[in-house]
Amino acid sequence: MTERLITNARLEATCFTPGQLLPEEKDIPEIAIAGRSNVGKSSLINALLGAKLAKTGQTPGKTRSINFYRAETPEGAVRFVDLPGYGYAKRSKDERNEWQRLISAYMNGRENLRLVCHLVDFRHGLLKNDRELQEWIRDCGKNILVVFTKGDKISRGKWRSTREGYIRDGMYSYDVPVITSAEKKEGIDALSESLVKFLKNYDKISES
Ligand SMILES: Nc1nc2c(ncn2[C@@H]2O[C@H](COP(=O)(O)OP(=O)(O)OP(=O)(O)O)[C@@H](O)[C@H]2O)c(=O)[nH]1
Ligand SMILES: [Mg+2]
Repeated sequence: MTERLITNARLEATCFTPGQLLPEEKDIPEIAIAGRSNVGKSSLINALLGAKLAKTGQTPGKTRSINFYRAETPEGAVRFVDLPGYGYAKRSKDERNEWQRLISAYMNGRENLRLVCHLVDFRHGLLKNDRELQEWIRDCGKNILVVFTKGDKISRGKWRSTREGYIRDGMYSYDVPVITSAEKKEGIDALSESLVKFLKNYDKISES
């Protein structure tokens, strides 16, 4: 087993309203995890952190709050931010507005937010509301990395061609999307490595 790059994870806060959001902390970069309901955001956070800190569930709409997790990496402390999922049809209009309000309150002007990992179900690729989310993240001036989830649902022999097809269809992602399976713990080390490298290079870029 390779040594873990992300260690000492803990839940810092669970926030249901804009007023509850944690203020930014100096020198603590943030990586947000966004995507449709049920795509596997909380499961991926647990896999990355190596601890069952986030609640996961079979019914979409499990996470309704913004959850902050603090962890250590070779590049220093980092915050992972688990965002509530979108695109869950059974939500009322009021709930959807609430979601928009909470996410906007977090994203707008969030200087320490370095990267949004946009999780996409590997079986489906980017759907209409995924494309809308990408536009909106871009409007906020944030970097996007697409991360495919539930890779175990597609046979290994089809991974490359499936990913190539999605890339051809078009998407924003600063690097080649990583294919993961939180269930089978596949692609997790590769993603951790890529995130830590991103943080390292980001600091270099902003210093120069
Ligand atoms: N087969 C498979 N199932 C997964 C994987 N990751 C998550 N799941 C399942 O997908 C369902 C949703 O997972 P969550 O992690 O709760 O999804 P989420 O995106 O946080 O969902 P919301 O909080 O509702 O937005 C659960 O039943 C998980 O067990 C995976 O890599 N492979
Ligand atoms: Mg969740």
